Amino acid sequence: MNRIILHYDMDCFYASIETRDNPRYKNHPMVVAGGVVTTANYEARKYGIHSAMSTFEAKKLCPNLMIVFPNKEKYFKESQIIHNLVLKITHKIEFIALDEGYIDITEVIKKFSSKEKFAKTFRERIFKHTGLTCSVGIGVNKISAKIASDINKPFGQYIFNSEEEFVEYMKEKKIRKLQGVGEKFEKLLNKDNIFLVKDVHKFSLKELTKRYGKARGELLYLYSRGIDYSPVEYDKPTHSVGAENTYSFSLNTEEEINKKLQEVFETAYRRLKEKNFLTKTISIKVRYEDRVTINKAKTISIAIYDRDKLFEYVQEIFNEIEEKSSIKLLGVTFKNLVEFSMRQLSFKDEFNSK
Ligand code: TTP
Ligand code: MG
Repeated sequence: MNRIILHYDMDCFYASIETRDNPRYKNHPMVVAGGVVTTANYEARKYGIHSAMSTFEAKKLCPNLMIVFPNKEKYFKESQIIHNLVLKITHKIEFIALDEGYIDITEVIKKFSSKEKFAKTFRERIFKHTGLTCSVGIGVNKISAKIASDINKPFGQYIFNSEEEFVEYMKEKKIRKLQGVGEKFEKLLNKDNIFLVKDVHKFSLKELTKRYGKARGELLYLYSRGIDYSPVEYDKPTHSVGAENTYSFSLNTEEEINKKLQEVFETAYRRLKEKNFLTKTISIKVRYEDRVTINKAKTISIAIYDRDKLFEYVQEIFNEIEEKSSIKLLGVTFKNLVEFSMRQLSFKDEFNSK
């Protein structure tokens, strides 16, 4: 069955929140940054300032740049508000970051006169309730929706009605634009004279998998043709709680990795506690410089909420991962959640008193 998938992505998310709360940043080049820039507003981007650049370098490019220290808790709360708003439309949503998500709108779109109208209503609704703008893409699957949401940023929208429309749009674009093609893979492809998306079309699936391995070969073959069957995994958010961090510099030493792993664990754990959950499944996500991502999980038989025990599991799972360098993202997620009821509390107390 043909699907209709929407992808939304908030516009310069952290910077928009700070500007909404402090209008003196409006129309002025501004970044949200500690030592490195997490995001730059559109005025600052005109100077060539972008995420992951050092604040020092950004200031050199634009001496009167305003710098706001990140307040991650605030951005997380804002993200929850947005999630709840979107959940009022349908529950078929996969939130993939604080500021973006995929929605399967195949059914709900039927109540609207057109995809254009739906996308516009969606953007206006988020703006009305949060004072923040987002961009929307509608496609026939996740990859086309994600590319679409980036086309008319900020506060814009774009629609692909078929795989063919997507292929037509993508064919002259750089191969790097395809999801899953990172810096390293791009270099490798360039060496083989593959620069644009259309250059992949010359090769058969067999040739591509032979050259670049099964996963990467299939990815090139399918995505360049606008084919993506992956579902919107909408059960995920309500069944899990966690946190993840992207780093502007790769983590390489054991010491820095441990520190960051503990940090992200603490955030995930706090969220687990805030929601009053116990967990049975502890899952870790690691993404490397070349965007290869590993997920590893452990499921235990009895749900627990003990901080130290959970962190022990996190470390145990992480130790099983072979590659421990060039890390760009770490995430910890708890799944298989069980609500922490009073009955369990008293049971635990009873247990302890004996
Ligand atoms: P993005 O959606 O990548 O960027 P953005 O929302 O700031 O801008 P755009 O309008 O282009 O979508 O990231 C969302 C938020 O995640 C961003 O506001 C800040 C944070 N972030 C980091 O902390 N570090 C990073 O390296 C990146 C890319 C984002
Ligand atoms: Mg964004």
